Amino acid sequence: MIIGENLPNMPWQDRPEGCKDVVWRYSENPIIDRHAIPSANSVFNSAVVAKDGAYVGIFRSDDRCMEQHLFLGKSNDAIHWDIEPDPLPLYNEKEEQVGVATGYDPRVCFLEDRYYVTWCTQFEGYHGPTIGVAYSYDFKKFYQLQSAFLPYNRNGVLFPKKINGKFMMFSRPSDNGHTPFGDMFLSESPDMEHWGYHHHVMNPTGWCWTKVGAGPIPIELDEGWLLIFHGVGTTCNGMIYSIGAAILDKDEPWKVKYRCKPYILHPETSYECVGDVPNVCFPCATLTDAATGRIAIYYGAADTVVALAFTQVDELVKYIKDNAM
Ligand code: BMA
Repeated sequence: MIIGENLPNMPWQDRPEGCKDVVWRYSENPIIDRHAIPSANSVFNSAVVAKDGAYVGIFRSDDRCMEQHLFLGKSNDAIHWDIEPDPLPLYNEKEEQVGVATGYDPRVCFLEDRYYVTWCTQFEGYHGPTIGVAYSYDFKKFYQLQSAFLPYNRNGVLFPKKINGKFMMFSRPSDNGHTPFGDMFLSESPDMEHWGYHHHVMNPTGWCWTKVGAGPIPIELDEGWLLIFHGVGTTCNGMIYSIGAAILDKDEPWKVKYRCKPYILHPETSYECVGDVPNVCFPCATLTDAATGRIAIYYGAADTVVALAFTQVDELVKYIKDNAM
C-alpha cells in the first residue's frame, strides 16, 4: 500500500491487452518533444510533482550550444506542459540572484514545508559534477543552498520525509566523465547542509553491472520504501541505461530488503533506442495515487525526449519479491 496523497487526475492508462510486463508505456509517448523549448536541442531526464490540483516540473534541456540548464514547467494534466523559455533563476537567502540553474538530471521532492530540487551541478562552476540543492515554497522563487557533496558525484535523490530525525539523500559517486563504475550510497544530514553518516546501499551487478544510481524520490509503502532506480550495463556498442526496482527497509533505508533481479523497463522503442544517446531510459520522477496504487514513471529517453510509463504498486511489489536476487 502506498502511503501518500491521492491524485485521481494523474496520468493513467490500463495495461494494454496482451501485455504481460510489470511496467507498460504510455501509448502517446514521448510526451515532451526535443524542441519543447525554443532554444532546445533536447528535453529529457526531468522531474514533476503535484501541486494544488495541478502539476509543476523541472525540466532538463540541453540547448543548441549543448549547454545544460533547468527550466520550470506547468501542466494541468501532467502530460501537456508549458515550459518557460528561459532557465530557472536561482537566488541566495539574501534575495540576490546567484545565477541560473546549470546542470542536469533534476529531482523534485516535497519535504515538510517546501519543495527541494536536487540536480547535478558543477562544484563552484568548474571543479566537476556534484549535487546542487535549492528549495522553493511556491515554484516562483528558488533559493540555492550549498552543494551537498564533494565532486565527483551525481544522482542526488532525497527521501520525502526525515528518517530518525535526519534528512536522507542518495548519491552515486562518479568521475568527471561518462563514469564506467558506480555504487549507490545514502547520506544523512541534520540540516540539509552538512552531510555525513554515509551508507552503502547497492552495488552494480546483474543487468546493471557497470553502475547503479537512484531514480525518482522513493515511494513510501507500509512495508518499506519502493525505490525505482537506473542501472547501466556496458556492451561492445556502449552503455545501456535501464530501470530497476527494489524495496528498502523503512527505518534503515540503506538496507535492501528485496532487489529485483530483472530490469523493469529497458530501451526497446524507437524513441528510447534512437536519439542523442541511444539506448537510455533514465527515470527522474513518479506520480502516485494512494487510493488506487497507480504509479506513473517519468523518464528521459535516449537523452532526447521525455516519456511516461505506468505500473501498479501491488503488482510491482509482487514482481520485485517474486524475482528478488
Ligand atoms: C549519465 C547522465 C545522464 C544521461 C546518461 C546517458 O551520465 O549524463 O544525464 O542520461 O549519462 O547519457
